[in-house]
Amino acid sequence: MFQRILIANRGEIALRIIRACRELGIETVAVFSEADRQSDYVRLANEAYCIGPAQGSLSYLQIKNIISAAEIGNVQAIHPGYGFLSENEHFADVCRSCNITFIGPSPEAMAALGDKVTAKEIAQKAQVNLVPGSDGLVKSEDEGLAIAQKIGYPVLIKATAGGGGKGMRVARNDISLKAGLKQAAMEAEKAFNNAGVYLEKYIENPRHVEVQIIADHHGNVRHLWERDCSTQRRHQKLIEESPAPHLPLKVREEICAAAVRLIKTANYSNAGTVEFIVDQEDNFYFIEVNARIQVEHPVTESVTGIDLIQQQIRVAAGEVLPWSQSDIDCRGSAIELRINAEDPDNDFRGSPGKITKLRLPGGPGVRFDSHVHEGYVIPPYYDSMIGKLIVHKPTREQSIACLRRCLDEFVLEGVKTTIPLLKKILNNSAFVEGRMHTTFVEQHLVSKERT
Ligand code: MV4
Repeated sequence: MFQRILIANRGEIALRIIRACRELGIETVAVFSEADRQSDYVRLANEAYCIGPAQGSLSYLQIKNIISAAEIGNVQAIHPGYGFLSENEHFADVCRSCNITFIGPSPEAMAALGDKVTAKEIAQKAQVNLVPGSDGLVKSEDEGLAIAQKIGYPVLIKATAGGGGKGMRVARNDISLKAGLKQAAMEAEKAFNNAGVYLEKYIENPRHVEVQIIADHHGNVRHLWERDCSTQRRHQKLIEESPAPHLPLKVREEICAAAVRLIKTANYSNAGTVEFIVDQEDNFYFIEVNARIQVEHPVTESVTGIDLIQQQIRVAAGEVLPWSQSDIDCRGSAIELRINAEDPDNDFRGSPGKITKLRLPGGPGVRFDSHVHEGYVIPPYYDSMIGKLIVHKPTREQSIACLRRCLDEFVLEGVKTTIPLLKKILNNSAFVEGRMHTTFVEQHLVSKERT
């Protein structure tokens, strides 16, 4: 096992990883920007190094600064958390050259899955269901028109280097497809330095269901069941839960088995998430793989009782996964709310500043993953997440009742937050009945100035 790990991240996930390490008897090295010097995670690590100015591009994204801290701190491994360098294959490759274990998949697996067209080829090889669409990249306007003719409108244009909804556009006829292909390729070239685009049949109002996977270095792959992440706004998830409501056990077993086949075929190790969209008839289609630990991992930890961060570290150190698939149960209902410092009256823009008053909810089955405290100043440079409120109860009904009670107890003053929106969603009939899809928040709960 490792003696010392560097955490190449900040905020709640840095704290989460430090806590996992301490319980495993592993020392930690933190890195921080000038804006995060006073953060709790810096104090709780065994050692900490400043890696640059506040902007992420000058600190948490600076590979050379992080590797320098890793060398000086004498660590054997780096945990990247989520965001920042977590899915950067070059960073994973540099770690390998420096003889530092990157706690995540290999650069090869990351590169293969990071390119969405290649990921779909792997899925096809693993006999995982794909949305009907182009066979690889669309090379010309005529080819695009012929594919749309075959699969029927509406179609969705996606960038092969995109993901998470970046660079997507819907086309509902030949004219908008021709214009869309040109614009999408131009935007993708600018944003990702890769103009490649592909086409898919556009599935209207799908659910977003993702499967948590963990794989060791000995060929063992296990799933930790699924999460429904349909409750989102502009590709920002608001609420995640497990199990996915109204998905029959047979379909859940099939989607999880499909994810395991894909991950085995990709030669993938460590934790990952296989993302699907699910239509009204419970047909599921592979979308992409997230090659990192995700923000919403605590939902899965709650229903399975497995500490995912500790397991990531164990498999990275070469340990064998300790369970067979039938050992991993999905027990009860877990739901996570993301509490962000955002102003709903100002187009959900970030609302940084000082938290002048903070009183946290508690009680049985309540978990709050956060790095903030009363007096904490939320810097304007990073994402706006304040924390994640996770509850675990025997039934979904009880989880929702508990979340409502927690939000009524929650006192947070000084910055605007998503708490009022979350309260509205918890009282929305589509959510309460578990009949959410990826557009219901935008359709029913917030005005939609932009698409
Ligand atoms: C889709 C889709 C409908 N049809 N693909 C958006 C994020 C990216 N990971 C995939 N996304 C979608 N792909 C087809 N063929 C609808 C979405 C989508 C979506 C997916 C998951 C979560 C939220 C979403 C919000 C809007 C659209």
